Amino acid sequence: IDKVPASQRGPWMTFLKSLATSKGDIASITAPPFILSSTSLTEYSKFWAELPDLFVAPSMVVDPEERALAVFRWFIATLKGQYTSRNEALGSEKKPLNPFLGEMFLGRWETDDEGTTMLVSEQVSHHPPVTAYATYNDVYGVELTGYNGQKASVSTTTLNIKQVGHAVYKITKFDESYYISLPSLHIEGLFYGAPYVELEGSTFIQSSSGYSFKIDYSGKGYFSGKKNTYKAKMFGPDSSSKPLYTFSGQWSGKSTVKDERAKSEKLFYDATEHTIVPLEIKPLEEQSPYETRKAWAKVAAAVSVMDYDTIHVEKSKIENEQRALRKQEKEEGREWTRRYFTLVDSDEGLKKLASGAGITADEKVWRFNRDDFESGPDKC
Ligand code: 0T9
Repeated sequence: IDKVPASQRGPWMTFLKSLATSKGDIASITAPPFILSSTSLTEYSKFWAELPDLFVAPSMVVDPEERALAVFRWFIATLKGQYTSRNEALGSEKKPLNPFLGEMFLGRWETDDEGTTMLVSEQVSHHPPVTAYATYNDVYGVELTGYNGQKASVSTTTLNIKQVGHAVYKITKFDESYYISLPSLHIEGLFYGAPYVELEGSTFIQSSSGYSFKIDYSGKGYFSGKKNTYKAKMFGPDSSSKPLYTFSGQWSGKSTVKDERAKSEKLFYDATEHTIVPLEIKPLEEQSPYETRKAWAKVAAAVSVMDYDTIHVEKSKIENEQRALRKQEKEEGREWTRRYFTLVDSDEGLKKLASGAGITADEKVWRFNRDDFESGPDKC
């Protein structure tokens, strides 16, 4: 427990004990202040497009095989932000704020070469937590929509997380879609008070063009002595079991691609050569009360000075308000109306893509209502 501030060692041990008996309901356990983050989970949707150049790049590639490679490069590039950015910025993984139903995180990236890339993220379920998101760039005609939730379980000192949901990346010009599944992960280092994420298992990317990827993840010591490693295979539309390309290396560092036909190997992606573009967010005064930063401002301020009492008081205010809303909805026999996403049946196209990747698509998926957002009051 060397990374735990001396004054919080007792509370940390209590936290670990509650975790062990929690059956994975992490949100309901109070954690000591040093491990709390002032960032809500609705913000995590931004990790998909913090490298706008790689996000739009596939739309400029005419050859379908090269295009699929560009999509895969962007995907690999997103992992560093998604899974290591808290560690890099804050020294360890932190417990995110648990979003309330209807919470939104909205922003845009403005870059010289790509123009505007929009982000709309909305908490569409509180218990279990589910975040839906859309991120799109009209200059290049690319769009990513998806949703995700987590199922947690505990085994002795590790926390295991299975992600529920998927993402779909679309390129308008080529009328092409990519179904992307999400990796399972576990939290290491909990005992020492220095938690970090390790990805595990496999994920899949299936393109409507027929190309597909299988990605295997591992932590330190399994494939190599290095952390954040992956191995992947790209298959052609003929669905032969022989891969066209194989990839290996670190997603947070360098990885290489081997052309299995030409037997040549070269650098595929080097995460250290790319810097993220920060998302632009409206100033607090202009945000709606449902926007993440506005709604959590007082809690976030208290977290940054580790003022536990204020954290507790301000969190309770939000929770009580939410309880009152749910009670009222129940009495009036209605449900909270999600703003920009609707739960719909999976369509045949999606089911086909998922099954191509060897996955059964969820019966219901969250669909982005782009027109409502574009014409609504929250457009930023
Ligand atoms: C979607 C991502 C997800 C969210 C986070 C498991 C986790 C909440 C979900 C899966 C993003 O696209 C990618 C990255 C990190 C994931 C988080 C890591 C984490 O620790 C939390 C959980 C809920 C905890 O906060 C565990 C308790 C804490 C003491 C450990 C720091």
